[in-house]
Amino acid sequence: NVKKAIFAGSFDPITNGHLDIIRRASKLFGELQVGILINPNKKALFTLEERIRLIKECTADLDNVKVISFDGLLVKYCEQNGIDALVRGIRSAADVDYELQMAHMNRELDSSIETIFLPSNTKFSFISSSLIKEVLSFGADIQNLVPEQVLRELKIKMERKEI
Ligand code: COD
Repeated sequence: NVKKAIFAGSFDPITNGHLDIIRRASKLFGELQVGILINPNKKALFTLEERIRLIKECTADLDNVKVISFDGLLVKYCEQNGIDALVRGIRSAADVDYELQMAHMNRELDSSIETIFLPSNTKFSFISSSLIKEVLSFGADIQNLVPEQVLRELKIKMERKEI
């Protein structure tokens, strides 16, 4: 009985914090899907195709990691795809409030799916995709905070004045 989990998010773009959770969660489950949310109301910096490609490149060495995208309810996707658990990263007390609210709602919607919280790696606990984009737009050096491929593509977007 191979347990399947999903780590869902917007990943705009994927950071070293996300990647650390993916690596650790991939050791806990038989299969880990990284699920990219399609949110038509939110203007993303990276297109869905770019986000899928970047996450695939960064996780190419992890055999049991699959990158997918979905829209609609997360628990519905899980039900339809035989997924047992939702993996979430916790950076701070502020994350706990928000994450617990989502976990309770998801449990209300489907009581068979468990939410598993992993504490972030201490050295990545202050990283978020939005702060990365903000400090980069002011010229900060973020090379320790995102994977190499992401850094390269962020710089291209900077040069094109998209950030
Ligand atoms: N270190 C560790 N973990 C991190 C870090 C870091 N530096 N940064 C982010 N994370 C974790 C987050 O805590 C989160 O667990 C995950 O990475 C993804 O983060 P984001 O910010 O990319 O994505 P979110 O939190 O906006 O994703 C929200 C969902 C897409 C999961 C949610 O909106 C959803 O399920 N949407 C589908 C519709 C639905 O079912 N809604 C009902 C929800 S109750």
